[in-house]
Amino acid sequence: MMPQFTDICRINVRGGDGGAGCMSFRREAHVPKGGPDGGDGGRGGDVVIQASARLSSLIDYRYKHHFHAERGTHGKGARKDGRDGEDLVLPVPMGTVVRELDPETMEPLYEIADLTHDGERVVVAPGGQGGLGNTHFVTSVRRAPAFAQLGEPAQEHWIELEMKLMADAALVGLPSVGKSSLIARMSAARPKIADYPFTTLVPNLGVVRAGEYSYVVADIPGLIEGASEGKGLGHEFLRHIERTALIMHVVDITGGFEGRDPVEDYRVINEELRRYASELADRPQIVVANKCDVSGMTDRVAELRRAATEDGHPFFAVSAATGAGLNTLMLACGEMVDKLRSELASEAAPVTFDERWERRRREREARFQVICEEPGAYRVTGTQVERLVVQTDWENEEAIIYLQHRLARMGVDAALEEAGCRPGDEVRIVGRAFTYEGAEDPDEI
Ligand SMILES: Nc1nc2c(ncn2[C@@H]2O[C@H](COP(=O)(O)OP(=O)(O)OP(=O)(O)O)[C@@H](O)[C@H]2O)c(=O)[nH]1
Ligand SMILES: [Mg+2]
Repeated sequence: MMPQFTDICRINVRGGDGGAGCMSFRREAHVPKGGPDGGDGGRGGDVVIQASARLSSLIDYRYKHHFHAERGTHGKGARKDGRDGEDLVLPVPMGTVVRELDPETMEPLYEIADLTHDGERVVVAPGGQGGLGNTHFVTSVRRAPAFAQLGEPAQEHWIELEMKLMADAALVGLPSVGKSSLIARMSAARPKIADYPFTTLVPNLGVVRAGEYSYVVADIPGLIEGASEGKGLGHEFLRHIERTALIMHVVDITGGFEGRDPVEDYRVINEELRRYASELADRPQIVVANKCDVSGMTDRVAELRRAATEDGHPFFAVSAATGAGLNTLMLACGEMVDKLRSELASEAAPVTFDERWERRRREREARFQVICEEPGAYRVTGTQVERLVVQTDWENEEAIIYLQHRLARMGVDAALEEAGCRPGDEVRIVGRAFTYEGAEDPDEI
């Protein structure tokens, strides 16, 4: 992407700590020791980043850099659970990319999310899990568990927010129809133009000024038949169109070297858009017949105009080469973009949780890694594994045995064996070290 119009800031986020689970036994008048009744600790609140159509910059994060969500409270006796901490929601403009940073180097590690829709949100710093109270650890052989889980301390993260300029309109069409030539004519953008397909490899953005209007147009790589299934370069870029309000569908009226039929080309692209996302087919679209400077095109222009009009799309015949028809096109686009923008702003924003970002986060958390740090000493790293360890009360033998069972069930023992760990070796997880006693049979736990 063109880093031309970006706004970047780095902030430190931390979820709320989880409350501790309670270890307690029921007290009744004539019963010496009742059953366990320790309540669970509350979950810490999450720090959430949420896209909002109301914001247009990241200025709010320029001066304040630290954001903490509320902690969960501790569980109590008589099965009283602690209260969950409130989430802290940080609004950002639509088109904000969120990245995890390496806390040492402050270099981006990976993309957490690309928030493109109003209301779309992602958790960037999950609150700590509340610890489970001792009622959870009752088994047939452990009637009176004398331990409870600690609350999980929340992790702090550095994240980067990058606001990408969102295009109002996207130039879409087969390769070589003249998309880049058009953006070069309409704006100050200077993309590469050439007579071979896939000249454009990354989207270019240009600011178009026409009359009282000013809007951003994206020139994306050419789409081909099958783009919706990943053919050509299209798929990646169809994602960019997802968030542009207006599609400028460019058709080469000459049919190019292969002598294609422009109406056929027009249908192919619309079919790809529909296949990629049915709502793209309903997106406002204008049809632009380009290369109308070439002689003998009158009939073809009329045919394409008819096809576009039947579909309810405004139609323009232009030439990027001579500039003919471009002023009319630019003004009409400006008017449409303006109208679409005010429609968008008046729509009530539903809060959506894009499952995709959540799923990605859970997958990242479940992963763990075993490395041999020195002969006979292995370190296990991974969010979930580390979480279990920090929630363990190391003063309590029973709690440690419980932890060992959980790790075995997660496959940590198997991974340790595979890495060469043998009974008697040291296993390190966060700040703790213990002796490996050999794999437990997960079926027996
Ligand atoms: N005659 C004529 N040729 C044009 C016109 N517009 C573009 N061309 C030519 O068409 C070819 C392709 O132009 P590009 O602007 O690179 O096409 P594109 O759609 O961006 O192509 P990709 O980036 O490969 O998808 C170039 O040789 C241009 O000079 C036009 O209005 N008239
Ligand atoms: Mg191009």
